Amino acid sequence: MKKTIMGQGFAALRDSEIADVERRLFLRRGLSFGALSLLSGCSITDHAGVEKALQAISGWNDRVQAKLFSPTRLVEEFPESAITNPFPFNAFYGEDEIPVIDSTDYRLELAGLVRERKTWGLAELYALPQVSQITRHICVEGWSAIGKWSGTPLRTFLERVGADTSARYVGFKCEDDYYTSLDMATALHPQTLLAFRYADQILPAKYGFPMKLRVPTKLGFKNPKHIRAIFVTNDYPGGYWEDQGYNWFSGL
Ligand SMILES: Nc1nc2c(c(=O)[nH]1)N[C@H]1C(S)=C(S)[C@@H](COP(=O)(O)O)O[C@H]1N2
Ligand SMILES: [Mo]
Repeated sequence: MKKTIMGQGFAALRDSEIADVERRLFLRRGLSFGALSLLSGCSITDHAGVEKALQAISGWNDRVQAKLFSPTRLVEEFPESAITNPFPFNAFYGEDEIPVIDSTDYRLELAGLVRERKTWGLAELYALPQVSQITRHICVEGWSAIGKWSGTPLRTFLERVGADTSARYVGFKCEDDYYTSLDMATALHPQTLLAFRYADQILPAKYGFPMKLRVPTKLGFKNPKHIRAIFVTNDYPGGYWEDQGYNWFSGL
């Protein structure tokens, strides 16, 4: 069963709903919807105008958040005793639909602004320098949990393959058709890991075998599991939830 998000699209806003959107925007961002429509030059009675205005403020929000993000500030790390057991599973489908990936056939693909685009097998990936982190994962659905992931810093990997680290985005495509993308500053952050292990074991299927991106400076949905391809680009790649209205930056 696919999940949908509440209020997506703002397709058929009634007056009371417009008032509600206005109140939420006012509370969250300190801007009234009327002020917003003036800024964006759209009428709030026109649905396309509402969409455009919301996209404009979301883009504005992403840019401001990206400016506030510190490329060196570290998020909190925890002792082993703080680990949440069992760690929750989450995806846009249930546990019965977790992708089954064969470790011998698996090849990680690279695309876009990358000098060395050869594919990588698991043995080569496991031979990269490895570090561990115990950090908190926060999901927009209202839960958080502490876990231990190990792998290679994404920065190390991007440098190894000759990625253009002056490009704007790093995108991820997953085996289950999930996809997401990061701003380059977050991709290069020292705690952003290409993770191959959970709790010192090969990453279990439900947590993203053979590889997930662990990004503790972002919300859970920006931590792609079952990564099949990584690409570097200057063209905004969006993401599975981002394209349905979740804020793209979603940083902590
Ligand atoms: N490939 C893939 N990655 C994904 C998702 C997904 O559905 N597919 N869901 C995201 C969301 S919303 C969350 S909260 C985390 C959950 O990771 P976990 O199962 O390890 O707790 O994975 C993220 N990465
Ligand atoms: Mo999530």
